[in-house]
Amino acid sequence: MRVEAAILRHVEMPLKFRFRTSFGETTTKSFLLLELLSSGLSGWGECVAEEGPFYSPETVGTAGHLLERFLLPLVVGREIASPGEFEARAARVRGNRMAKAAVETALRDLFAKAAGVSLARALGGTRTSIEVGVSLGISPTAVGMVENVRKHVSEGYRRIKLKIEPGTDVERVKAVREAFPDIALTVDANAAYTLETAHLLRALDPFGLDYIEQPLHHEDLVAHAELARTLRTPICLDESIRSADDARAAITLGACRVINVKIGRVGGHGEALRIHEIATKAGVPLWCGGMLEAGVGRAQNVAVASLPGFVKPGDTSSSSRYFEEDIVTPPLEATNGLMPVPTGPGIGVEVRRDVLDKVTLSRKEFHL
Ligand code: SMG
Ligand code: MG
Repeated sequence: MRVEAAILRHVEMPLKFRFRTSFGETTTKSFLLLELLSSGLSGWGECVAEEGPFYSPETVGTAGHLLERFLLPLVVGREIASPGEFEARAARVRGNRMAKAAVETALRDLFAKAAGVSLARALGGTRTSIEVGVSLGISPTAVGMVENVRKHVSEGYRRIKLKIEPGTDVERVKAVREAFPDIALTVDANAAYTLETAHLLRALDPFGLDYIEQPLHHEDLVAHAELARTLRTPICLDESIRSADDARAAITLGACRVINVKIGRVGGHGEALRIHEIATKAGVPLWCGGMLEAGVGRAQNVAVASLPGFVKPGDTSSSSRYFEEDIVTPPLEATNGLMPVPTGPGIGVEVRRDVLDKVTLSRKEFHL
């Protein structure tokens, strides 16, 4: 197919809640949205890079630069036979995976639409609905945390993940576990601990957590392997897994027993599929992470989470939790912790251009 043009938008949508993690606080969802046009079809990709380089080194600004200068020229005005061909052309660009994933996922949507199949099926997904949980930010008090958990448990979410940081961790987890002895519960440290503060993590062992997500520095697999030997609770890696090679290394070293897959963090669906293969062979369970995505990114996540190796509830909760009005229809909503996998062509949801125009801060078109 020939990609005739690309439209890159900078979009800003207010979030319905403050999301506090160990690295900062988010109140607004600011992101790049890419549309690729071919023969009357639009393929959509949402770039998950955030405003600041705190979760990952990439930002809205760096991704915009990479897309404009290095990545969009690899597809706009050119014949392309598959999304894999884009990956091959882009292989010489190091890192910048979130920027690459915006193009790769838009191509996946476009190719699936051209073939008249859902993206989920095009990727090899087998589920008709996926189990979802929620990720809850750090609240100022343990009581507030427990109330937030109560609300989401009553909405039927299949797993509750608490963001943690050193100092309030044990108190919060203890309060939540005492109030809800039976729920599937996890924590996410976003790399806020070191081997020196790891006793705080060992203190979480009695609370029956399903896993502790990304406790240590994102570049230190060896330290995670060392920590794993002193913890009963499994470690799940997020930030540390940027590629299939990282996944293989982490599994081989014993640095994790669970992997959080984020399409953006690993550079697209192609790399997510390769991680899926490695993890499935090794018996390592996967789940799909979240980056507070709007409708396009959420639909891209739901598609990958329909693969058989995604066996744990992910962070892809209902769109209405985040936004008053989403940019896609129908909005992606979970009922009793189950999110239906769209069956229409491509991502299976339509972009609402009227809503999108209202939240678009700027827009650039690229033609040959
Ligand atoms: O999409 O509900 C969501 C957020 C899920 O916790 C979440 N994401 O480390 O897993 C993670 C964080 C990264 C994003 S923080 C803005
Ligand atoms: Mg995480």
